[in-house]
Amino acid sequence: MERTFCMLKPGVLQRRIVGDVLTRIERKGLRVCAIKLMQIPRALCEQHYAEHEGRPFFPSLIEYMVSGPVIAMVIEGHDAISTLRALCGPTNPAEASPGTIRGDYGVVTQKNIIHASDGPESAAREIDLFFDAAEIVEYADGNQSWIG
Ligand code: FUP
Repeated sequence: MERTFCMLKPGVLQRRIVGDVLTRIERKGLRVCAIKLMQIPRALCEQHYAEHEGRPFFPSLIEYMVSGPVIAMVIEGHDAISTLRALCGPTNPAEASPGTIRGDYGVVTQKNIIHASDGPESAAREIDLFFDAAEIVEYADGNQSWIG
């Protein structure tokens, strides 16, 4: 079992496609073990995307990410990090195949609708940035033996 950090970006709430995106994550066999709707404070957003500070797109990325609420989640499952990245598809929606989340729901890189951690270190860092340990819920579900 592995955990990863996932965020549905502001456009997802504005377009009312939260349920569609969550369904794709759940039906793959991953599960939600922490979830919150939040307006990201600008400082937290800059910390989250710190690796991109100084890049030309950084200011507009931050503006977009704080332009409305997001849904932050911890997603758990077998190989959750790479599995969720594969579900999302590449960063540029134009390169994301139909059938992937980014491939099906967007056209603009900056508004690629979903964030998913790109490795174990960033997953741990990002989960820690957005959640207290007590907000992450451990529970058994009856599907486990069928999925992973
Ligand atoms: P990803 O890990 O797929 O989210 O991709 P990156 O960490 O490279 O990029 C993070 C976010 O920055 C993207 F989701 C969108 C934004 N971005 C741009 O707006 N322009 C770029 O050229 C690259 C990334």
